[in-house]
Amino acid sequence: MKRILSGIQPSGKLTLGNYLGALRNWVNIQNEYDCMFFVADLHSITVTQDPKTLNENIKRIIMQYIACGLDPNKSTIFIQSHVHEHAELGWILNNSTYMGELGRMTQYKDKSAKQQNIKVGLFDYPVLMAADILLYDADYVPVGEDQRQHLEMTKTIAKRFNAQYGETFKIPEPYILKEGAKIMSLQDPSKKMSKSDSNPNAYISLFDEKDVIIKKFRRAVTDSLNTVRYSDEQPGIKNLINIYSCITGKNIQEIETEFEGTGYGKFKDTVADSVANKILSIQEKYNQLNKPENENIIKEVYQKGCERASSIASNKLKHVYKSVGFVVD
Ligand code: AQP
Repeated sequence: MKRILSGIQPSGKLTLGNYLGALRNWVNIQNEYDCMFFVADLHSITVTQDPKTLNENIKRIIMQYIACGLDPNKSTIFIQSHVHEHAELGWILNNSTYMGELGRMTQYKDKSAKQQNIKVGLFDYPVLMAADILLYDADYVPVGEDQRQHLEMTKTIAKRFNAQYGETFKIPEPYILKEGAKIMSLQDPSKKMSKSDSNPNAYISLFDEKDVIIKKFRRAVTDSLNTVRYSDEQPGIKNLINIYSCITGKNIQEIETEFEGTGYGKFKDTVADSVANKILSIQEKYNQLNKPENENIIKEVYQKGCERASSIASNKLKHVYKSVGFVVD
């Protein structure tokens, strides 16, 4: 089986963007691939996190993975920091990466522009991501448009290392999702929906209650044309159509026809309703898991995941250390 690897940062509460852009698709691919899904806690501290909230978010995400349909018997689910080889390989790969390359990464430029004191970790983020992927000889990495540049960086680092030290890493390829969608902010449709957005009206959290979801969609920024049409001139409406299409499986034309002649109010409420139904069903499963008597079951999931991930990662790191010339035995 070909191997797929992906993760989500516990930098907040998962959003509809994380669900439609990542999780929903992971559920579909777990039958066809050897899937490894982790919680990217090491990555999340490249931006300041409150320790108590971070701790809660990590556990929440594990439960949300399962509530969204990931099956721990099919997929390897683990916490990144539990496999120390990620950080160790990251260090090695720092020495196959140039400062100039990292400085050109769009995510770094965007995130650092919002901060005064920029941390080395934020700059170095793509190298740790390369370590995450190369450690497991992943064949494919599901990446949204936003992460494509980082995956290219991973390939560059892997090829450079292989050229210097001999064939060590498999070169990963992007996995193009059949139902990929980039979900945009409800308040600024030119920006991606992000869990760390300072304006909670910009995103739908997988923990939002039905009335909150409806309010957020009603407040979604649209335009004054009042026609439900899929066009670049109407980015807010386009985003809502994408969301509705992802949730219901209806195609764009069907949706345009469904809402022909109706105003934005009815359209927004219908989209909100469909999203709320989906999110409430995830919350129901989450609430069943999130009980004190289930704590051990969840722990078992990530411990078992860590065991499998560690066994692959430790072999790979040993190989890398040997290639570099370190003494390994
Ligand atoms: N808006 C989105 N639309 C589609 N896919 C999305 N993803 C995130 N936002 C959207 C996908 O979710 C996966 C993991 O994301 P992440 O949390 O590790 O990092 P991120 O992409 O930076 O997500 P956020 O929510 O924007 O996090 P913060 O706010 O912390 O930076 C990826 O597969 C991503 O494509």
